[in-house]
Amino acid sequence: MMGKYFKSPDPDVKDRVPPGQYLATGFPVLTYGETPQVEQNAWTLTISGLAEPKTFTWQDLMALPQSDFTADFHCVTRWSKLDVKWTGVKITDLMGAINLEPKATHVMQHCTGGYSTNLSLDDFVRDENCLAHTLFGEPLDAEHGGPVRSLVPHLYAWKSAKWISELEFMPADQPGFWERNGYHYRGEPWAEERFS
Ligand SMILES: Nc1nc2c(c(=O)[nH]1)N[C@H]1C(S)=C(S)[C@@H](COP(=O)(O)O)O[C@H]1N2
Ligand SMILES: [Mo]
Repeated sequence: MMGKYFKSPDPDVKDRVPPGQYLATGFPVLTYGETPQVEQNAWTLTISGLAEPKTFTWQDLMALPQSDFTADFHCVTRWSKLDVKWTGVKITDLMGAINLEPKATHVMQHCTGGYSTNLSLDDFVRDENCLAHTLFGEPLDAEHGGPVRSLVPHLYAWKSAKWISELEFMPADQPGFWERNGYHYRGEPWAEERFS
């Protein structure tokens, strides 16, 4: 893992790097399959399942409060990147515009291209989570999930859904793409919840 692209953390940041992780020098791209090209004006987010059906457009997203985030990013393939800077809409602000049914306990994030990943609402509805459209001050590029991806920094990065297109609220936990293929249902990096 060492060499040009990865390094062991310096002592001053060591306590921010979860067990078994190395620091990436750049920002690697991790995508299963093709990178979909979604135009800003064609992007929509559909709300389905145990919530009042609704579709957010790019304009709807822009009309919600915009926030800045600085977060560490941990991929289960053992690279981490510290202090990534994003701009987007807090999930707590988004949820204020969604009418959830009380029976909802989990959410499946669906993406253009077929990827999906599940979260409990406790893990989804947090102050540090967002729908991000800007990375280090630039529009989020397609490789990193642009125009819009989710960001769930307290869990492994496979939970941060690129090209997010639908939130399906559910009455129980269900596995998404990687979770069906052996990854942990939750994926907490400090507990090394890599596989189930
Ligand atoms: N739609 C979609 N979202 C995805 C993935 C993917 O393949 N498709 N890969 C996940 C994984 S495993 C990681 S580590 C992060 C990587 O994000 P990055 O490519 O911006 O570094 O995106 C996650 N979200
Ligand atoms: Mo990953």
